[in-house]
Amino acid sequence: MLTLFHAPQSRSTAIVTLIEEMGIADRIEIRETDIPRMDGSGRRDPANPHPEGKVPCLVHDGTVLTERGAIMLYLTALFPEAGLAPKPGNPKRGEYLTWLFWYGAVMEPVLILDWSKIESPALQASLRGAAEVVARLRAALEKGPWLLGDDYSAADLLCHAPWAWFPEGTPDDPLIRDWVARCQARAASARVKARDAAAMAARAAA
Ligand SMILES: N[C@@H](CCC(=O)N[C@@H](CS)C(=O)NCC(=O)O)C(=O)O
Repeated sequence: MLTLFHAPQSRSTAIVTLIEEMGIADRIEIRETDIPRMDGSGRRDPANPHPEGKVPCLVHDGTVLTERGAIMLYLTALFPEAGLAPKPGNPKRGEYLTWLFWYGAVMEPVLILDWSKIESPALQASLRGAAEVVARLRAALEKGPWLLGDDYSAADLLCHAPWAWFPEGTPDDPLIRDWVARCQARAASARVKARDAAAMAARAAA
């Protein structure tokens, strides 16, 4: 049995969108949960098995998975016929894995440090900075229209996510902006956004 712990309008929205894109909503129970939010609302849900009470958290027959990249890799491997990832043997597979790991190890930390205005020679020497993140995405999108070329994949869903939530932080670069807009314009994204908004409105009214 597969269960996803999801808090509306949070990082787990990307996983719900993946599930929608893959057409596997009937294979996974999506359990709405609560998390502490930046505005002081919400609180940790003791029912959520994530070791830090965060989302997303996927439970598969008792095994707990965290981290969006790992969950995306897991689900796209479990349901390869859904077509959101190149299969093993496809020459694009290596690029796909690279994007998923690079996102968690480099891209998101760099963007958080950049938004927090934290700089240091050690960070530059290891993670590098926002300019390098943008350059790397740009190099792929110049070939585009998606990170892997012709086909949209979970890599696009993961890597565009920060700018789905903070559009004002999107780099002032038409290639990146158009790609974010293309990702956001997908029907699955619109459906999940509408559901998340309804869930948040129901919470506010409760
Ligand atoms: N690196 C994790 C980050 C997970 C994360 O920080 N989730 C936020 C939601 S936007 C959360 O659950 N925050 C609640 C908390 O910090 O307790 C991932 O990408 O899955």
